[in-house]
Amino acid sequence: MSLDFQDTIAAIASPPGPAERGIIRISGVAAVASVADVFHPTCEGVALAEHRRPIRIDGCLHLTSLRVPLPASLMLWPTDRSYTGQPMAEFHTIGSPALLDAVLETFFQHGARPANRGEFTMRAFMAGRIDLLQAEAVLGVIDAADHEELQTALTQLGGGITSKLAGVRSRILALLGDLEAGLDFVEEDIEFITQQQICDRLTQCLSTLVSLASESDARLPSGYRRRVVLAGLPNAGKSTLFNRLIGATKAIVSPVAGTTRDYLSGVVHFADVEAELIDTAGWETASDLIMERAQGLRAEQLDVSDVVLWCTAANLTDDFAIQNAELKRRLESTGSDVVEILTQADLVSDERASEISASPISLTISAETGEGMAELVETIAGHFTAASSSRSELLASTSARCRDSLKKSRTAIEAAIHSAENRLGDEVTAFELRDALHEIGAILGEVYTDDILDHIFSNFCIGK
Ligand SMILES: Nc1nc2c(ncn2[C@@H]2O[C@H](COP(=O)(O)OP(=O)(O)OP(=O)(O)O)[C@@H](O)[C@H]2O)c(=O)[nH]1
Ligand SMILES: [Mg+2]
Repeated sequence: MSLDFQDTIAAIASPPGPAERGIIRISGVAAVASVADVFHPTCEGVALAEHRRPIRIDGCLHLTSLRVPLPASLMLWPTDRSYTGQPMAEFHTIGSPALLDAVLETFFQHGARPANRGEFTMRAFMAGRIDLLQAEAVLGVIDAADHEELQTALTQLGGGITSKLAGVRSRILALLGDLEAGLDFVEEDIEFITQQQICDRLTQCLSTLVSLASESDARLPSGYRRRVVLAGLPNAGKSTLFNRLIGATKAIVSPVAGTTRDYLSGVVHFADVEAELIDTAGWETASDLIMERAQGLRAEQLDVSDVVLWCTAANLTDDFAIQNAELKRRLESTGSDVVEILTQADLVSDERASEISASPISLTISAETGEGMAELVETIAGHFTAASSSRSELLASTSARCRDSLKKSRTAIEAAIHSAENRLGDEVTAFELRDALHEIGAILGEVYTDDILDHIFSNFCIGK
């Protein structure tokens, strides 16, 4: 991607295809001169080059390929007080693709060149008008697939994360200043700041970085399909429930324990969330090679689950109930999000049914009769909503880019606290703090490489 920001760029900024209005955007040091060559204001007055403030002017574009003038409104930002930090203009005119191409062609003949993908936003970033988090958010707003993503992108664009990180950075800078002042007077035995104060100030920074890092870890990639895994003892009714939820008979169902060996998957909508449902083999001790393989596949699927639907047969005998509870507890201890349901509700006696109604497991279903299915779908959808609302501050693209830097900055702060606690010396603490600052700078875009810029801005469309 070109990093020459002196030349003048032009592009169509409105969506492709015919529309009532079309927009042409121009930016660069010669933008005003190019505009003055092509655009004639309706009212004679101050020459375009004389304007110092943003202005809207009606007039006509005189295009090389068109004999009649084209009516257009010009929005002009004549100085560096614009989105791109340099003179910039926008023409709003009739949204005919052929006309917009003709306007663009005329500007190319008057010194502008075609803009690259995201080049307007990249210029805004290079001019310091926005940071890298906000540049990513511009793309997030354009590409938002739903209301939730749009909300996240707008929060990031508004500087939500930026201000948190900037707060951490300024606290580290202030602390570094104190430490370095102390180092200058090391001979005179003056303590500018106690080790306890250092720890206290850094603990605040650490908690912000820890919460951002865990948000970033939890952030799902855009378009990610959540994975709901059915698990439980053999014969719990997992495959029957799987078939019911996907609306097809895909899994073999039988009264023989250990029917399912390979795992199966299907797509299910839980309210408006599309998820992948996975049926696994019943959890048991393997006594042959095939069972061993089936148990291995079951464990792999549980490892990558977002929610586990733990199926317990409502009429389970006491012997199995102990084993069932132990396996479920083991699964929960791995950090899995487990939802327990009582299956085969239509098979239980009235006496057992009243015991169940007094038990803490609130979800009782029958995949055979359909009892409790609506509540089950609602519960899973609720889990997704709760999980995503706690994940919604960072855009997926930002999380992917910053995950490593967030972890490294957090590690550096932890090392600085360790250094202060163990009195390893202010030089060591200061070294760790500089490391943390470098990583925070990378997140905000103060430290970047051409590759990073290329990766971010090449995902934009032309004209943005
Ligand atoms: N009446 C009734 N029978 C059910 C229900 N769910 C499952 N069953 C029966 O219970 C038996 C076991 O069902 P599966 O769905 O194969 O159980 P599973 O958990 O997949 O079993 P494995 O694959 O062996 O782990 C079958 O005979 C099913 O017809 C239900 O809700 N009501
Ligand atoms: Mg099965």
